[in-house]
Amino acid sequence: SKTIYLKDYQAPDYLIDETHLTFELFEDHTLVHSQLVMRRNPALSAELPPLTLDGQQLELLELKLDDRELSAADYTLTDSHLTLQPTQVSFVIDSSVRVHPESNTALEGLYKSSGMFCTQCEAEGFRKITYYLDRPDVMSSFTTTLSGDKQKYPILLSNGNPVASGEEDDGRHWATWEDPFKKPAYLFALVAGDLWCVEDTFTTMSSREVTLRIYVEPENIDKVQHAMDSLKKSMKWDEEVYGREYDLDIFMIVAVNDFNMGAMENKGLNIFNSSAVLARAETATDAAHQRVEAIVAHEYFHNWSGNRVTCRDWFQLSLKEGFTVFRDAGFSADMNSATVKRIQDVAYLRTHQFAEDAGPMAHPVRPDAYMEISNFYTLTIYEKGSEVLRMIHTLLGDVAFRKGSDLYFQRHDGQAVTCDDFVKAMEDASGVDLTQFKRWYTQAGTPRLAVSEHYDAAAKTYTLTFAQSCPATPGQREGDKLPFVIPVELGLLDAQGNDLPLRLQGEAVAVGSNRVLSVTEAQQSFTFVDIAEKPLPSLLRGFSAPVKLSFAYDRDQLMFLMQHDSDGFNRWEAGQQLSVQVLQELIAQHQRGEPLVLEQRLVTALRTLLQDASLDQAMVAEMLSLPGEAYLTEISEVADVEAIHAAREFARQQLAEALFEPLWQRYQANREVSRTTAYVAEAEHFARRALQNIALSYLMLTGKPQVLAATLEQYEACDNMTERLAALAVLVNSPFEVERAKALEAFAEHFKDNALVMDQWFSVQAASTLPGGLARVQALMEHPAFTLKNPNKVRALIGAFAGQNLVNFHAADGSGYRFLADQVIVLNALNPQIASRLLAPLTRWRKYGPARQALMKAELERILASGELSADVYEVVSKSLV
Ligand code: HT7
Ligand code: ZN
Repeated sequence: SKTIYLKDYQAPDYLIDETHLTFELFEDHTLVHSQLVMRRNPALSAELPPLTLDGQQLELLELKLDDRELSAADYTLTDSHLTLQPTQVSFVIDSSVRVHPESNTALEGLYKSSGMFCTQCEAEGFRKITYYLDRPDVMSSFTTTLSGDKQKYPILLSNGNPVASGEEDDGRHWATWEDPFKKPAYLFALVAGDLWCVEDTFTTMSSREVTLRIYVEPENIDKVQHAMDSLKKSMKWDEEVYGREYDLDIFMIVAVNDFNMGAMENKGLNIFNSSAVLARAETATDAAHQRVEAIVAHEYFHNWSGNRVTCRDWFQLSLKEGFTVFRDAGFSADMNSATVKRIQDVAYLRTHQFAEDAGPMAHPVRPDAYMEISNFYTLTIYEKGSEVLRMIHTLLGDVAFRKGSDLYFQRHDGQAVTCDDFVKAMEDASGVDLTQFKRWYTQAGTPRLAVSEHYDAAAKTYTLTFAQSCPATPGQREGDKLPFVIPVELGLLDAQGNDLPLRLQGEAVAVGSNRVLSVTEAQQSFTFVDIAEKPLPSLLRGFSAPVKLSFAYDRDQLMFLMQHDSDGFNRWEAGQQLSVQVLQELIAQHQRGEPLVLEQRLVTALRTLLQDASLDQAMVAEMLSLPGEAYLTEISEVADVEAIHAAREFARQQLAEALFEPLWQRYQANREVSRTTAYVAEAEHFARRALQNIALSYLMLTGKPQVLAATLEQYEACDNMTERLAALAVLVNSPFEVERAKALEAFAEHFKDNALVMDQWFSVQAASTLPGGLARVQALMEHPAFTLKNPNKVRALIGAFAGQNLVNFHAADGSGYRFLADQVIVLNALNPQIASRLLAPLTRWRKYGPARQALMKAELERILASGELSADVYEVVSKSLV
């Protein structure tokens, strides 16, 4: 496989002004005719270099240049390119190719899912549809005609507006769509199938009426309303918060069952994984409802951040993805609890993105090189990219940030641009120099920020000293990395827990009691004056920068912050840090073979929370959740799988015993409300159920009969999947074998026809940390509802096992690793993108002791030697063995 470098970027030799496509869809093949109206790129010299079009897995049937039929002597054809020599500045290329969507299991290009035709072109799937300049800086207008059997495919869709349709004599029909907005090929889409839709309208800020349609398989038509509501909220929010109006007369979403990611923002025709559209109380959890809302918003927001203004090349991927994640996070924060959204995002980032940043695939937010771009749809591009924008927002403030985004959209509308162009717009609009800040785009790795304090009682000054560094990452030595700009939002608490007024040395007056310091040097001190007593600092409020901050808090200080910090995020953070300290102590006890003893201050802190009825229940639920095993692994020098599991389970057990009364009380009170209230997908109800369910999961650890009875009551009598699945998970992880088996069987029987619900049934079992996990997963692979061809199934069973069931996956005999490698080898041939994502846990071998390292590396070597590897799998395996 070849490496592509950012430094080699060159503007396209030729442009495509118009793209006219015709698809003839049949059961055993599809014919694609394309007419490309092209010209030499006027920005380049007048000479005419050879034209090289991308094309893969295409059977070329016919090729014309300006109506002249070309013979094999007129062009060169390889398995990835078609090269010919234009003779004029402007010309037209006609081609006809045959493709095979019916046997496309990679789900890239044109493929079939549950009997319908659909496409996935990002990043480089369009080249599997026709010969083209498949790169995001070639933007063209598209006209698309598709024809197919009318009975099998009554619905024929593509981007833009429908302009014509008709019937043929042989039972076939056709439709033509025109997209007035120029777009790169990765935003192309078509759909043909037997679909029903829910239709609604949205009136935009300039009073245009837009038709909204969500297409699904007929049996799912009752699960679409939540996505439609989310879409309308998103459209309104983007107008209000970013001034962005929708631009076509129609916006469509189509749900498909087989999809490699969550969804795709094709212009005017978003294609979604059905798991990211379908949601109703009986079949989707609260988390699934929130995920649907967030993904609908994310794809809709791409219409501006991605489609109207797109990426020049794939190194700029975070330009659209980081920005759009930042935008969808703002939306979700406004729709639900902002603090809870931030807590969840940070927990996810610190567990998974930090691990990526510390692993063999670590790369900057704007990478310099890749082999297979599909491997770069990463947590770094998306989540860290969003954090980078969040820091720009923090540094500029709301008003200047909005000015910058307005300028960016206005300046670059219709263009394919770079991350530099984005930052320039932010600088021009705000007057803030972001030169040094841009290191966040080019330097990989998670910066460490060590903070120390000095209080001078006589001078009444308090000094905080920050020392930043960033570990080495592939291709970047630690010593070569330059200091980042790290915005540190902070406050100083007095002995009563109040925020002190903050006046830095040299300032005439205090500037508020919560402020942002810009740490820009490797070592830097800030001195606050008029500080009458030694304060307690609340640092990095809201997690104002994606760094690993360390400050030597003792446990009493953390308990104090948990109760008094004016920043909700940092109240949670203090609880997490306290839990981490306590769990690390238990891990050490386990390693020394000592009896485990739980720090009673953690019990006290959580009791206080449980007894405070005035607190947001969602916050209480978050604060009751101990740091996960994956996070404890991430922060370990060498992860001790068994000790981490034993320590965390011991802590949960002890907390459950010690806090039985308040947990039982909160559980019963909340279950009573749930029992007597119809399901509502709104924040207050999410919060109640979250606390109810986490309480239940603790309570069951006591094994008390009244808890089993309550679990069974909830499982059987509830009206929604949130309560049902939580009760099922509790049973699955309990010692009550008979009840567990009965519930699992009843669940599968009741939901056997609902693929998305069965995914949850697989996941709950795959994640169960009871002994024998691998055997259970292997047995489930034989279940009739399981198939390796469906990415949701693979993620639900194999992904959940390797990602969430750490004790079983990391079994000391290496059986979990062998199993995963076996699946990766099979999937490599079926679906390379899924294979390469699935193998991520194996690449983290450096985190473990020598025995596990050897076993993991042996499996990576075995994959490498297994035969013809896709570029996707080859890149990840080879880089992780370096
Ligand atoms: N922009 C979309 C990316 C995407 C994708 C990438 C690679 C392979 C399959 C894919 N499906 C969708 C998703 C998004 O960020 O909105
Ligand atoms: Zn996106």
